[in-house]
Amino acid sequence: MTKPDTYTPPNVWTWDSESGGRFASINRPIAGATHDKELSVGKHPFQLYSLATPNGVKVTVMLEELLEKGIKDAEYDAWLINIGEGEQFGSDFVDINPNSKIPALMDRSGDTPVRVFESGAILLHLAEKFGEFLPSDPALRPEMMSWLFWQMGSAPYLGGGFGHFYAYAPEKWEYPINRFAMETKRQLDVLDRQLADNQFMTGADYTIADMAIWAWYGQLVLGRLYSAAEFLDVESYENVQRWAKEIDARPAVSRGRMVNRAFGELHTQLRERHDASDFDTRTQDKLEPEAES
Ligand SMILES: N[C@@H](CCC(=O)N[C@@H](CS)C(=O)NCC(=O)O)C(=O)O
Repeated sequence: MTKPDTYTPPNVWTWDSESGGRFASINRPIAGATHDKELSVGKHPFQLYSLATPNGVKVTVMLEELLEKGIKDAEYDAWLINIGEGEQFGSDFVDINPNSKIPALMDRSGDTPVRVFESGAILLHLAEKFGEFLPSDPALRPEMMSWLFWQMGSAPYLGGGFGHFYAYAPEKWEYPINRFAMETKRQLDVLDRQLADNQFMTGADYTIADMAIWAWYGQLVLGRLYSAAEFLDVESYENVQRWAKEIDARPAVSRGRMVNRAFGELHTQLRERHDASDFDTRTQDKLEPEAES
């Protein structure tokens, strides 16, 4: 194995060096707002402040799935939070999510607006509120919760571990890439075994656990994360592939992937969503046709 330069940690860590890497300029060792910034509020019951990363996509897929079922009370405005520009540290955003990470939701459907942060909590809040995308057999609720929380606990190894060191770190270091590739492949095998006997994560019903896991592991095996499909041999997880493709074909999933997207081809980017018609009229290719040509 190649050896990186040895680093001897000081007795007390201090924030005095530029770490490098793709997110170096926005990472800080302290919480709280860096600047005053008012957030816009639209007319719908749900106000989402987000970006179409896997954690963001979980929630836009859920909202689009609810609307697909004809649940009008799930209408939402989705506002773009550009985390590369540090917008997660604006004062109004931090009031909704003290952890300064997308996605963050304000539920304004009742007398008193309530904030919900953490993508898993948002999925659960919406699922319980509308009684949808939970297992039809109540006995399977603990199984669904287990997989939902499995995703919340596991994905940081995929994103913050594997993805960071494989795709974003300033150099390729063998030790962390090995460590997190091994763990990511182990997690894919966990899913592959579960999906060998189950159409969806908890059986025959498509639930919020599938939405949460698909946003990360489904998109990983479909080759959409970190340009790592070949490296991780994602084709070999045949049951995960079958499940990922089935979910990918859902219209609500296609729409959910577009909302708050500020990267990729212009026709796939619906940076803000305020109405169902926005998918036809307000994608970025329509808003800036000169950039398309
Ligand atoms: N556990 C959180 C994680 C959210 C998260 O890590 N969001 C990332 C984008 S995927 C973010 O906002 N990063 C900005 C930052 O770290 O400053 C959740 O699931 O909601």
